[in-house]
Amino acid sequence: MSGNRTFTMIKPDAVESNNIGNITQMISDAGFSIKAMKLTKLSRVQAQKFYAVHKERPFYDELVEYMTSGPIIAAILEKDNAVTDFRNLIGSTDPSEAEDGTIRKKYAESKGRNAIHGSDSDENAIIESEFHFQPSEIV
Ligand code: DAT
Ligand code: MG
Repeated sequence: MSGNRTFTMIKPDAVESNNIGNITQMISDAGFSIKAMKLTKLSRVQAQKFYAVHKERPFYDELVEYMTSGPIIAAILEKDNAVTDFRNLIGSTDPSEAEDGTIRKKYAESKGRNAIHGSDSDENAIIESEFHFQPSEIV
């Protein structure tokens, strides 16, 4: 059975371009409710750990650099079928391939600077949520 929570980050490019409100509105309009949310800044060690699965990839250093370049919004979202529905809402990793009406199509600058993160499985949604939030921070 699919879970009902996912984890997201509004990434530094989208915070920098003043799109926190627009993106949060799209998330709400798509039927997600917010269970936790904060403005924060990732340390280098946090970003390296969060993206450790990509550490052998050529873009890893650039990714860590970018994710630590400015503040982000971290959030836990709830909806039936949350992981899959949220991946559909954010669109393809590369905004030039993202479908119309998706968050990345509207707000992402490039494949590297792509506005938003969404967990790719129920298991990772839990791991990523626990990475960023204490149980007492979740409503
Ligand atoms: P997604 O964020 O869609 O789950 P991913 O897990 O494959 O994509 O990669 C994580 C992030 O790494 C992605 O959001 C942006 C960056 N990235 C991925 N592939 C890249 C590439 N070919 N060049 C530059 N950055 C890339
Ligand atoms: Mg991913």
